[in-house]
Amino acid sequence: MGMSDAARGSEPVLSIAVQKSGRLSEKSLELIKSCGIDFYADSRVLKASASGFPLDFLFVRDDDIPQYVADGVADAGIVGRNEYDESGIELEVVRDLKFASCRLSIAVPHGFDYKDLHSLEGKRIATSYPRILGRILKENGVNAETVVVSGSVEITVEVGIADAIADLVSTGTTLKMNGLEEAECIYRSSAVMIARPDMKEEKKAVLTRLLERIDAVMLARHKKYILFNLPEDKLDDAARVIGGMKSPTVTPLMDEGWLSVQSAVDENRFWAVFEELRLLGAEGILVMNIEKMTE
Ligand code: PRT
Ligand code: ZN
Repeated sequence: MGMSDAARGSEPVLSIAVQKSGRLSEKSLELIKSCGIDFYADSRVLKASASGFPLDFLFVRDDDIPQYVADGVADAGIVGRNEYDESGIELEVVRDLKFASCRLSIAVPHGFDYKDLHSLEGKRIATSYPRILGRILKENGVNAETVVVSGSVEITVEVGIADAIADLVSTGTTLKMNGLEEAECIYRSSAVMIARPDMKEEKKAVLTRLLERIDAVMLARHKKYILFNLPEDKLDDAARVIGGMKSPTVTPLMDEGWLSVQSAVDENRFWAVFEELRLLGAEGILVMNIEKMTE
């Protein structure tokens, strides 16, 4: 195990900006908590400090996070990739955290004959993401007028200030409720960790420690740990079914001709693996959640 915290005495504190309240806040804090980092977060305060890990929190509006990181008010931040890209600020995206996934899509009213981006030629498109939209239109050689609104993008067609919109979509319910059809996804987003590229080495080391913990938590999230008894002669088949980078752990059982086998399995393949193992004669299958793991 590593040094005690006292031994790290000179370690600098990494400050991280997270959304104060909104779609990212809870999951951002949950992720850090699951890294074994304790803190007391009160949504009314601007700052908080972790215990047992050199980390400070800054609770702010998500739009402000890239700027705060760029200014050095915070060293790193958790923000939607869309907000980061839209800010036009150049920082380092150090991790895709894979939560709060959404897409930026073109949506049109019923009856709009949409084929591809060129269908938007000469049209007015309302969006809160003019920079991202502008880049995509330019890449595709489409000339359209961008109408910038900061909220309620979905009502702009109805009220007559736009012909189409480019807005974030997750379930698609908002579009439907406003009589719009999702025509094309032009950009994908999820929460990312951004950081200043010019951080001091000592601080970078703290960030690296945090990222290692985050990776371990994220990796474990999509895995199950499976343990079962198997007739000895089926071991090769079972190993093939389980797949993965590492061979399974095998322990002989007291019963002649039987083995106990254990391995991590990808969650999305879990039921297929389960059924094939049953067919091979596996018994006493035990499945567990994995809290943390490394490759
Ligand atoms: O107050 P603050 O400025 O901090 O928050 P905010 O209101 O600007 O942001 P918030 O909390 O709404 O979203 C933060 C981030 O969550 C966004 O920047 C995205 O990266 C991500 N995210 C994920 C989403 C959605 N999903 C999402 N569905 N952000 C917004 N939406 C909105 C969308 O704009 C539309 O109005 O939800 C509606 C569509 O949802 P569906 O499910 O009906 O399709
Ligand atoms: Zn915002």
